[in-house]
Amino acid sequence: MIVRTIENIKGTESEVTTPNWVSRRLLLKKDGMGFSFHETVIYAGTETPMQYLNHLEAVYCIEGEGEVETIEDGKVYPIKPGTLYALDQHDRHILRAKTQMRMACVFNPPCTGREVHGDNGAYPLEKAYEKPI
Ligand code: 9YT
Repeated sequence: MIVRTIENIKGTESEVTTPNWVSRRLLLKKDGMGFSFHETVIYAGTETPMQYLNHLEAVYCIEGEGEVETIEDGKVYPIKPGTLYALDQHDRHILRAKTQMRMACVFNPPCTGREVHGDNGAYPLEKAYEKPI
């Protein structure tokens, strides 16, 4: 069994920081679960455009308030604790944090560790062609 805490992850290679968010990756590909599991803190007032071309992601809000917009149809969904969104269509989206938000995020296929968004808003696969948006 694997047991980890956020405190174990802070300050290690499994913590990835960007100007808009910090992601603490509690389970990664190397753990062999078939998915990765992250706790992501999104900073208040930020707006992050993303599209996971190579991954499916589910995001569950634990703390904070904001909204997610799907760019294709311009729909805006409010997010508060207890809300989940799943990017089942590799949806191009914008996440806006009104307050600081804490999210539990699951990725399939699993992230390997240090991923941040490329110019196309996606995380790369280990060995894969990635089409630009
Ligand atoms: C909610 C979201 O997608 N934020 C970007 C970071 C990502 N969740 C991650 O790598 O943990």
